[in-house]
Amino acid sequence: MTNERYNARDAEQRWQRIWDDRAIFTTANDDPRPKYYVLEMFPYPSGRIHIGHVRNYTLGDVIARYRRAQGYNVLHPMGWDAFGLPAENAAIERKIAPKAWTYDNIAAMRKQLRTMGLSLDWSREFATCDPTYYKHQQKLFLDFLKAGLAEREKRKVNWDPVDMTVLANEQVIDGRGWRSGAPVELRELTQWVFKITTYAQELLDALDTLDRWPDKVRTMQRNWIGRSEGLLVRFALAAGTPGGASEIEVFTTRPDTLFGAKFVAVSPDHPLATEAAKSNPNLAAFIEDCRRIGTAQEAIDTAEKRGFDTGIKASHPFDPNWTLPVYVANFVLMDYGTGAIFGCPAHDQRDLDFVNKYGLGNTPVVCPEGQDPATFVITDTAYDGDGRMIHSRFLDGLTIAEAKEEVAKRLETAQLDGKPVAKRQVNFRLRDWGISRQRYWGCPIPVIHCPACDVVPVPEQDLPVVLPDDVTFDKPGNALDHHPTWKHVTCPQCGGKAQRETDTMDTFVDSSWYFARFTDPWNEQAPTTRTVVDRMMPVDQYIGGVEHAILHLLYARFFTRAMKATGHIAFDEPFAGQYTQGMVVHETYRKPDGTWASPGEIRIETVGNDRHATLLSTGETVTIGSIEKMSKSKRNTVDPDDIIATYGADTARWFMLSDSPPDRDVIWSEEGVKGASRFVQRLWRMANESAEIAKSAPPARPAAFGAEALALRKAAHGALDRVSAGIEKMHFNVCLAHIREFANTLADALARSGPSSADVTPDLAWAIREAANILVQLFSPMMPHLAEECWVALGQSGLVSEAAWPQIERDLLVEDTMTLPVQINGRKRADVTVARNAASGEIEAAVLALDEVKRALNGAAPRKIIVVPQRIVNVVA
Ligand code: ANZ
Ligand code: ZN
Repeated sequence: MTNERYNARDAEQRWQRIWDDRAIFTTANDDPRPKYYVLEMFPYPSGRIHIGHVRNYTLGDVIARYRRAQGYNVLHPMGWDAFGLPAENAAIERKIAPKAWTYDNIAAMRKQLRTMGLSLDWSREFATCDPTYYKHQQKLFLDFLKAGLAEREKRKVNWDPVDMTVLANEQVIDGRGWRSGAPVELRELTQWVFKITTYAQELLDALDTLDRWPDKVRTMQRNWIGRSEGLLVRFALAAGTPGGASEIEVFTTRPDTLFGAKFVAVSPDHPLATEAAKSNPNLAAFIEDCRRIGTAQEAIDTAEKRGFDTGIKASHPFDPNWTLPVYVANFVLMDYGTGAIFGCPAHDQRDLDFVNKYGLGNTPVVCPEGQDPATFVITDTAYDGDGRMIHSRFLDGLTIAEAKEEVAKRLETAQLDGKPVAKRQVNFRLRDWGISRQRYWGCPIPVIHCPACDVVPVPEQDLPVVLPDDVTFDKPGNALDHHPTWKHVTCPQCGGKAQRETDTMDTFVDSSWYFARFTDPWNEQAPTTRTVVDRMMPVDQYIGGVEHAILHLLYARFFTRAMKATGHIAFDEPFAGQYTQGMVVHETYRKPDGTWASPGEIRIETVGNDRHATLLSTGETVTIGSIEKMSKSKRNTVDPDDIIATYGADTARWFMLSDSPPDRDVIWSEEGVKGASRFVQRLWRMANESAEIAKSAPPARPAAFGAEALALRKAAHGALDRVSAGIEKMHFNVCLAHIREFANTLADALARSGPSSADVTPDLAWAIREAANILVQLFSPMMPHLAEECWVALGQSGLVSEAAWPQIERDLLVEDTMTLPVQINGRKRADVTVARNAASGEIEAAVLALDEVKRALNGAAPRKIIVVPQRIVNVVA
């Protein structure tokens, strides 16, 4: 028997090499077994893996290894989401070419990932910045263009006048560019968009079918798509309106509140605002001011509600003598509905804030159940709940739904200028997806602008349009645009002088179809191979951060539909199962001078219930602060490399899975990691002790088992059952608890049998060997290196990574006890739990011992006890 400690560093590298040499995680597309596709969101090659990656890939690896053991043809690939701004920033700050920086980072991170022992098929690896990948993305773009799913559109964008670039909404902070700090301008630019709105209804409806997605994520997607049913209502404008407009159309989802209207408001970009501003310099200045907020929804939502009274009057659709002032308001968006609204302050908070500021008053028109309409008033808080209509003429007394219908019906038939006043309309919040980025490090958009022929697609045989390597970043703006020769080409149609499109694609495009490419990354002719992609997709289990719950997943869902429409795949939904993992969080530590200390710089001592931290270097006391998301600024990060070097990958993986369900935050703690490390050693010792006893086990299964052997076998198969079910539900922390519990049971059996196999009966030796093998297989998805090592110690042949998942013997799961209801004089009063094979006399005795029964009998003997076997016990008092 070995007394040696398990040496993770040695064992992990050794097993990784063996797995590699035997290529056991390489997946064949023509494998006839049923497929199972596990995918973690691929990483951005920032240079180092962080602890969040460790969690993400561990979760996926457990599933991949489990499904492989179950006999599936598992596809578990890895690649790199490699385009994006940080590479350009590195080029600017450190004078490294984006390409070199990116591929260096990939090499470093690949090495780090390998130390985790992930069961990945590296033969399928690619980076989205490989021309062999983006060539096909350009082909998809051209196909989308042909199919009308890509087009050019004039769009308002955030323009940074110093960096000379368009900024994404997230890059505008308090109205200023995130890098330059310059006030952002709104500019109208022609941008490429993907027509995601074509599928708005479908993307919404199909959410109902995604029953292996978290409800939370589906709700977020629903809200983002934002379907609303409403009414387009035309209001007549008084004569003399600037520009001669005679009407204004608004979109409302609350036509029931029309009698509570106090004003009409238009977006600063509405044509009516533009016309009115021509003769009103103050209005022009106000509009200018509004533009500074940028296009970000959140900035608009949180900005103070402001308006400017244009002096224009609109008349109420139900009453020509009732006029409403028309404002230009900063909270009305031009690209939603019609860019114009009517405001009903009593029932909309924004409108209420607005009228309270401009003194326009409010009239409640919906009265909550149980309130007296005569006294119901609104002051600071709008009422948006249910109720009955009041102060609303012919609507009074109706419910909101009835009133909506009534207004729609009346206004649909009423006429203004020979046309119906209103029509019903379904609106979506979802906008088409603007993909143009004025960036070098992205996938070039494969079109050419010709003065004679306009937009000309790059001919397919000329793909890929490759990014030039020799770019400079000494000027602000798009390096691709500054390149002296790259953009100058001849027009493929007329042969005249023309220019390449210098915009590149949003990096979200790159990640919208990589999962499909993984199924056949070797195909040079086409983005996908139909026979393969239709078989290997959809991804059975996708795992990633909740930060991608909306855009990435929605774009991928759109792309899949667009690829189907253009003949590249045959299915609609890319991810059958989706899981969002929680974050890894850690305590924070503050030094006496107020700066942060990292976990490596301190020592923690536990005295009773108190934990006390000191600085290793000086012995000074350190304050233990709150638990927060790991961040460089708070220095509460741990480096996966250090953890793996100190404890080994298996310990890190085990700890990562142990404490919390995968969708919750997990608190990284040094104590916890040490605990996991001790458990690794304990399992190793147990495997060796079991091996010693297993030597005396008969090769064939004994015909009968004694009580001790049977109990151990029941524990083993019970654990097998519970862990299997737990893995399927991704309740990994629960699985780990079961494994620990089962390990304790085996440890007890080993302790009882003593160190020498001579004292153990053959049936028990056989049961111990079986239990040890099952234990190793149960933890092998989580701690694969240790499992291989134990597998060898137990004398098993082959790799545990390739072993079939053990068969559960169901008859060992049958409960030994049963619980029967107990009736006293015909009414159920209690339950009794007895051995399944208990005789009637034993059951009677157990029943008579029950408190409820004693109380009912009050010392007397029962007149009768009737035991209906396996069903019920009746006591007649
Ligand atoms: C009158 C009203 C009364 C409204 C009331 C709400 C409550 P959803 O559900 O998101 O579609 N709205 C319409 N177009 C707008 C725009 N371009 N910018 C800002 N707000 C706009 O929201 C529809 C509601 O948002 C519409 O219904 C409109 O205000 C406003 F008690 O009309 B409502
Ligand atoms: Zn031309």
